[in-house]
Amino acid sequence: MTKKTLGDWRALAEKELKSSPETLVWNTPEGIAVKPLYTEGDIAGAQHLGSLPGFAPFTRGPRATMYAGRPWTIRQYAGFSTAEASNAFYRKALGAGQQGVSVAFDLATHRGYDSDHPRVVGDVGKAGVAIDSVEDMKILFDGIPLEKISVSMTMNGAVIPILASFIVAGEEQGVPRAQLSGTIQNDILKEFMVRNTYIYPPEPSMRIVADIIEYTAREMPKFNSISISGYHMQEAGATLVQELAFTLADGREYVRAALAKGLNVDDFAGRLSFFFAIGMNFFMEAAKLRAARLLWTRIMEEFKPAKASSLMLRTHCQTSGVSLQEQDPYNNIIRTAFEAMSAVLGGTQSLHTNSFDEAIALPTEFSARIARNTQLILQHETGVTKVVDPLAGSYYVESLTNELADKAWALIEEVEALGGMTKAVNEGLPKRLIEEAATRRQAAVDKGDEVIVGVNKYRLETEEEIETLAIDNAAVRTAQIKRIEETKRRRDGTAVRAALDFLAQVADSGKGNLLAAAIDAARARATIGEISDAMRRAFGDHAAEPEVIKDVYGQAYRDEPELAVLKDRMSDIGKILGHRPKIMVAKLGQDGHDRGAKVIASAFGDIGFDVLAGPLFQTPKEAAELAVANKVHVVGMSSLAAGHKTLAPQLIDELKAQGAGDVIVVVGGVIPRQDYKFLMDHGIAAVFGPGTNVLDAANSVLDLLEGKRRN
Ligand code: SCD
Repeated sequence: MTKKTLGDWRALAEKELKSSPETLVWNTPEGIAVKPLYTEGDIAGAQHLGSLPGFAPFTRGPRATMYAGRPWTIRQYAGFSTAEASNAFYRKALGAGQQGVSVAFDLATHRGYDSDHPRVVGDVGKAGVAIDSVEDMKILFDGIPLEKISVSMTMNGAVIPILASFIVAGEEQGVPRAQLSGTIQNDILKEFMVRNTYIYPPEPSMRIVADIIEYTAREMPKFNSISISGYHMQEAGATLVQELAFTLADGREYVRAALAKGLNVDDFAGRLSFFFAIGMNFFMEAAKLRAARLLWTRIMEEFKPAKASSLMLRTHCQTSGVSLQEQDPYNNIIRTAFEAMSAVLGGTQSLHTNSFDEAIALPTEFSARIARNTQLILQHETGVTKVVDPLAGSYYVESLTNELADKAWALIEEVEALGGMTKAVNEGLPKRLIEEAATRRQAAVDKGDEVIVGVNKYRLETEEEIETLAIDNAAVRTAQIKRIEETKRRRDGTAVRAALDFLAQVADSGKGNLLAAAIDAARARATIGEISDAMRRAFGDHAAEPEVIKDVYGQAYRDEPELAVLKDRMSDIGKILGHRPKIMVAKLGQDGHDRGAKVIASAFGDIGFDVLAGPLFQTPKEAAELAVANKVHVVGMSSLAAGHKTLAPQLIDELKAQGAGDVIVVVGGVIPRQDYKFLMDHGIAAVFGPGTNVLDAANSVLDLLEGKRRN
C-alpha cells in the first residue's frame, strides 16, 4: 500500500464535505485555530517534546510514577453553616473515600468580620462555615487527626487570623505546627482581579503573602504556603490562555516578594502550589496543565534554584463551576465527569469535583456523594491511573500544549513589560481582558453560537425540581454570636489587648512577622474580626472603583435584528420616561462574585440602558441611598452567595423607607427556584436565574417599566 499524504487527505476531505476542510476550523476564545486533523508535521518544531515525568520541565508530570505510584488526592471543598455541621460532614466524607479536607469559609469570615458585625447579617454561615475564633476552629477539626490529614483552607482576605487560629487549634490538639500539612490559598492578587475577598490595599496585602511564605518556610515544612489560583479567573470568564498567563505571572510576583524578604529561593519554592479550573474544552484543559508545568519551570529557572523541586509546579484542580447549569441539572454530573477526566489526564495532584446542584445551592449529602464517587470511579475502575501522562505524543495535545505555552508566554511578557503583576493589576489590565472575554462568551451563548445542552438547545419544556440544601442563616448567626460572647467572657482581656496592640505595631512598623504576632493573639482568644481590625488600623481598607467595559456585547450582536428591535423599544420607553431607563446593578453583603453583575452592566449599557454599577459590599441601606440619589428606575440585585432571602427584602424595605417604593427591584444570580415565590411575595418584580439570556432579561425589565406606567 502506498503511504498517503496530507494532500491525499485534503482531497478526500473535500469530497466528503463538498467544501474545503478549512471550514471545519474551530476558532476558540483563546485565539487558537483548532483544525480537524493533526499530524506529525504539527509538532515538528515543538521544543518541549522528549522530556520524562519527574524531571524538569515536568511537562509530563511532577512525579516519576505519577498516579501509578500514588493517585491524586480526592479533596472536596466544603463548608456548611456551623463548625459542628462542617466537622460532621468532613468526618463522614473521610470515612467514605475522601482523602483530604478542604475548608470553605463563609464570606463574613473571608472579609475579616465576626458573625456579630452589622455588615454581615445576610452572609453568616452562607456559602461556607462561619469561623470567629480558635474555639470554632477546634470544633471544625475535632476528631480529625491533623498530623495525618492534610487540610486546605481557601482564605485570602482574613488569611492571617485564619491560619493563626488553625495553628493554635493544631497545637491544642497536640499537633505541633511543624507537623501540620496542607495548603492555605493566600493568593491576594487574583482577589483584586476577580474574586474580591480582599480586605486591605494591594501593598500591605502583598506583605501578608510574603510574611506567610516566610513563616511557613521557617516553621511549617509540610505546609504549602500559597495556592496560586487561576480557577477564579476562568470562573470570571477568562480564556485558558489568560488563566494560564495571569496565574503564572502572579506566581512570579510572589516569588519576588518572598525573595525581597531575604529568603533563599530553595527554602520556599518547593512549597508554592497552584490551582486551576478545568472546563469543558476537554483536550485543551489537559494541555493547559502540561503547558503550566513547562512555563513554571521556565519562570523559576530565572531565580537559579539549586533544588529540582523548586522548578516543579504542583496543582490542585476543580471542575468548572460556571459550566454547571440550573436547567436539566443532572447533565452537570456528566459535565463534571468529563472535566475530572481531563484534569487527571493533565496530571493534577489533587482534585475537587463539583456537585451537580452547585449551580443553585450548596451540595446536599446525595449530590456530594455522587461528586466524590466520580473521582473514586476514575481512580478504581477506569485504569487511567496505571500509565503516566497517557496523552503524550498525541499530535493534537502536544500541539495544543505548545500553542498554549506560546500564547500564555506572550501575555506573561506583556505583564512583565508593565512592571509585573502588581502593577498590571493596579492598572486594571487583567481585569479588563477577563471581563471582555466573559462578555464575549455571554453573547456567544445568548446567540447560540456556543451550545449548552438543556439551556440554549434541547431545553426541557418543564423542569423537574430537585431537592436543595437551605441554610437557616439567622439560626447560625445567633449560635455564633453566643459563642463569641462566651469566648470573650472567658478570656483574659488585658492579654488580648496587649497581643492585638503588638500585632498592630508589627503591621504599622513593617518589622516582624504578622503571622507570628497573630498566633499569639489567636492563642489569647482574640477573634478573627479583632485580629483583622488590628491590622486594619495600620493598613486601612481597600475600596475598588467599579468600572464597566463597553461595546463588547453590542459588537457581538452588531448584525442581529434582535438587538435593533430592543434598542428601538428602549428609546420609545425612554421618551415616555423622559430619560433613558436607568438601572443600578447592586451587589449586597460580602458577596464579591461580580462576573454576572459586570456582564449585565456591560451588556445593558450596550443595549441602551443608563447603567450605574454600584460598589461591592453595600448594605441594603447604602444601596437604597445610592439608588435614590441617582433617581434610578430599576435596581438589579445580583446575588451569588445565597444571601438573597435576607438582603432582598431588606433592600425593598429600605427603598420604601426612603420614599422610593416605586423603584422596580429585580434579582439575578444563583437563586433556587424554591425561593422565587418568597422573593416575589417580598416585593421583587422578577427573578433571573442562571442561564438567563441577557436580551430576554432586558425585555422583561422593559415590560416591567411599561407595566408600571400603565398601572
Ligand atoms: C505524590 N507523592 C508521591 C507521589 N505522588 N510520592 C511517591 N510517589 C508518587 N507518585 C507524595 C508527595 O510528595 C507528597 O508528600 C504527598 O505524596 C502528597 O502528594 P501531593 O501531590 O503533594 O498532594 P496533596 O498533599 O494533596 O497536595 C496537593 C497540592 C496542595 C500540592 C496541590 O497544594 C493542595 O492540596 N491544594 C489544594 C488546594 C485546595 O483545596 N483548594 C480549594 C480551593 P510531601 O508533601 O512530603 O512531598 C477552592 C476554591 O477556591 C473554590 C472557589 C471559591 O471559593 O471561590
